[in-house]
Amino acid sequence: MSNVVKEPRTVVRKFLARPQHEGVGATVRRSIGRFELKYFDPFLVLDEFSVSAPAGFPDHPHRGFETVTYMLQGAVTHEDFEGHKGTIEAGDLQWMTAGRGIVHSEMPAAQGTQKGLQLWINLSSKYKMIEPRYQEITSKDITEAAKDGIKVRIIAGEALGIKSPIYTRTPTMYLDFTLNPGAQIQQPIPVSWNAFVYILEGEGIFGNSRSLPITAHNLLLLGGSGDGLEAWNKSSKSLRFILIGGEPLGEPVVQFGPFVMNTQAEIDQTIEDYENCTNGFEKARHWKSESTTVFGY
Ligand code: FJE
Ligand code: FE
Repeated sequence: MSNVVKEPRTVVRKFLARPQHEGVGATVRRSIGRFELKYFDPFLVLDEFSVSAPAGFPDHPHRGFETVTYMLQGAVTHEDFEGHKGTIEAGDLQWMTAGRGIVHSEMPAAQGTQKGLQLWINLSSKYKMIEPRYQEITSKDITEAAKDGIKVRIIAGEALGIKSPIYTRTPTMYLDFTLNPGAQIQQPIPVSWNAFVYILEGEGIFGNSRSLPITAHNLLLLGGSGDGLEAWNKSSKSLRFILIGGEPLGEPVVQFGPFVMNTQAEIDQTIEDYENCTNGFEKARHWKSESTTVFGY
């Protein structure tokens, strides 16, 4: 393969994401957003979630960032206070820019266990109060590229010369790689971006071909300043991992649960807005999701 990466990034830290409780009866493996890794600019949270009815994430608000939900198994129905509703099925993507405010529910839509990834991407101060927006792509419309034992689903950004149609308000790349046994990749990453790998299945070697293989549910922080990732599947099973990168905002972060602003005063204002149903939360006043009603919360 041609050398598209001149200075490969190395793995500087590794975090195993263990299951913890979230929402109502749901389980998440949280890597970014937990105590030891509170923020990896611009990323606030990465949850590998697992939820079976009647558990779920009933009515809750968001302000000041984006949530990106990528389903791996089963289906989740989301419903918001403006009447926007839909089901995200395996392989589908929902890129939600909460901006000034969304109140919604995210609940299982199928029997068995629903699994997926939810990433929270911070918004710059100038975009925190923008109108909410959704970008939704079903599995069949997610561009895939394949070459030399590599398959990549291009959620955001570009790989193997193919670009995703997703608009990233905070510049972000999000790639879902599957490597057959023996395959290797070189994937460019902008030099100034923060980037990490999250392993979903199998075992892979990252950054240095002589390093030890790393298995599922581990998050790897990639060192700064290199221009890409090199990874190898030297095992006999297929390897699946996510590569995510983003341009750091370099701004102060004040977080109160699902509200992420720049100052404590803005958080106080947000709590007031949510309680009074003002400044973007107007429609929360008389709204309750159908699923919340069905599940009886
Ligand atoms: C939550 C605020 C939240 N991880 N993974 C507070 F927004 C949430 C929440 C989620 C969530 C939803 C899905 Cl579908 C997947 C998630 C957090 O909705 F659980 C708390 N406690
Ligand atoms: Fe949510």
